[in-house]
Amino acid sequence: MTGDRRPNFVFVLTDDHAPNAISAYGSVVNSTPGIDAVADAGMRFDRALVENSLCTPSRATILTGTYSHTSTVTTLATHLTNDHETFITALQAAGYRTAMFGKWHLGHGEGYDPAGFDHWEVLPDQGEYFDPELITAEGRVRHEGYVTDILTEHALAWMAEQGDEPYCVLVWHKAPHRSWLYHPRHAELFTDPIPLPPTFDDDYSGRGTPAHSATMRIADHLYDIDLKQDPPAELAYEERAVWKYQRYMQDYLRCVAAVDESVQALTSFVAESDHADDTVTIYASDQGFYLGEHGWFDKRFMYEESLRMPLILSYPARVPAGQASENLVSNVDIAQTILDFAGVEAPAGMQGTSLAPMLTGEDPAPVRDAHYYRFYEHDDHMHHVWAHYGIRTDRYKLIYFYADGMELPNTGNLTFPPEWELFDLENDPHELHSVHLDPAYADVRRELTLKLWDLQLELGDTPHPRQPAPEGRTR
Ligand SMILES: [Ca+2]
Repeated sequence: MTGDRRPNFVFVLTDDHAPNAISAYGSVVNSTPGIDAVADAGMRFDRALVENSLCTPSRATILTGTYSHTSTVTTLATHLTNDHETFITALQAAGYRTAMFGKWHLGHGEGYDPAGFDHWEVLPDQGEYFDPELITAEGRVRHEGYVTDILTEHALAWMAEQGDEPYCVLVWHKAPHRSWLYHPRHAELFTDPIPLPPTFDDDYSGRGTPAHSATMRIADHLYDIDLKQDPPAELAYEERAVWKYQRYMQDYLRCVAAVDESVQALTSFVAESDHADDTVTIYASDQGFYLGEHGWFDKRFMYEESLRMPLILSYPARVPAGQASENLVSNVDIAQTILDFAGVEAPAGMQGTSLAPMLTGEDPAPVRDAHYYRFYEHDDHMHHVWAHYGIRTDRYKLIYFYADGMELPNTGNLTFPPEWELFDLENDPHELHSVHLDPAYADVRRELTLKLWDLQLELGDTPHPRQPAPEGRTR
């Protein structure tokens, strides 16, 4: 059934799923046929970027279509009050049936419970992999089984109950978030050695203090709870690092295997329904993740592996199959894209741009020439990533790091002077050599500093007080 019917939306969001662990994105470590099939049927965005690489802020941005400084959800500790307009509240007001299953991580209780949903079942905070408790409007219920399977089953049951009215269902998985507990049916996968990324031994020369001082290195900062086994005693440091990488990746990729099965189950249901052609299926993650690149796990940095999110969308009635795009798009754009396809006007405060014209081919032009990023949570006492903001263009990336009052391990509570980094992604795709002080890049640096300043103000954010106004601008 196609034509004028408003589409259904099936939106699968995972937690910390890097594009490098999706075969549609060229993964060399695993295969994801379920996710790949969505890409084959629609469009894969190769430069989908988050505006804040952290679970809670990214979820708030996806729902509200606003940057973190606007949603005010900037860190893990800031939650989304339910008086915010989201694409869900807008869809519900326009007559859509709406449901949410999975990781919310935006606060619970009065004033914070999910708003705009006819039905919701969410994990408390991070939730549990096995026998998880789910919070509903009626209270908490514990369910036996594996979280990825349970969320899929509950979503499918709700979808099967819907009549011909359009619906939007969010299946927002906990997986593959740390500490990567997989289902026993996947225990035999990934027992062969997993290839190391080329930057696994990165020593961070060529970059400033923040890359050196972050505590998210596989060799040093994965703990017993992550590894679940003791490393063999006889291993030297470098060998132990590789052993830890193998352990980490085995568990991570086994969690992804269950996610891919979930996507296959959901897309099979849609394919066999009356609305196969007028269903928008979205696969995305709340941000990217380091799978050993630069020696790291985790996210947070504006470097490519955590800045990029997977974003794949199919809609057979309107979006041609088999497309890939290198245009700069953002998690800020998702809300307005959904509302545009639903024919629902976006709330005035949303700050993204609908990608629908790009997806349908009506207007394939890029929606922006620079992407704005800001990470706030530099006082987490866990990974010690400096706060920073910056812009990424097609070719370059400019980052301003600051760490006021940040306590770094073994140094005490210190205030560091801010630092800049500039990368030429064409000549240095792995971001190993900042060229911020390279005289050959003086013009590029000047132009990007202005562009960052102007874009930041245009979006309603404010520069760090210690950043001097660039030449030709005043505070
Ligand atoms: Ca996440």
